[in-house]
Amino acid sequence: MPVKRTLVLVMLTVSVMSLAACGTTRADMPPTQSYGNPTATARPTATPKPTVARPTAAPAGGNNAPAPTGDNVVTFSEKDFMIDVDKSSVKSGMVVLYVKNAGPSPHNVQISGNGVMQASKTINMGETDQIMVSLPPGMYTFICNVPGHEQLGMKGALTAT
Ligand SMILES: [Cu+2]
Repeated sequence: MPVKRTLVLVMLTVSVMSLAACGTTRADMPPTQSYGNPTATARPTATPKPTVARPTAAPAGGNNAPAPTGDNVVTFSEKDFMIDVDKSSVKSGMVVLYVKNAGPSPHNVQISGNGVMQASKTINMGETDQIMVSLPPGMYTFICNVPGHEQLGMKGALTAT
């Protein structure tokens, strides 16, 4: 009996080996797969990039960022088609323009005056953005520069003292 078992094992081993041999022959393709591996290796390289991009996206998107506070923060609440601003006057210097869009259309805020011309991102309903601008003392105008929106009433004035 032990002999028969051994034979069976040998037979099995041989057939497994021949199967493996077949696999190996066909596995001339695997070099293609090993070329695929560098690609797979490149993916981890690409993965850190999104990781790097996330911190960039978080402040840029600003949706999860808490609203900035302070005397130098001017908050613009936008909707179709008007801009509410929380103050008409701000101290000159570095000023944060915080933009909220209550939509439904995409909006932004562009401030100009005294050689300053800066705009927030155009954001969709429910989104926010903020930009920092250096405002010398003087008068400024702000608009939503999405075509047609200024004409529809999305404009206002801000003074830096
Ligand atoms: Cu607009």
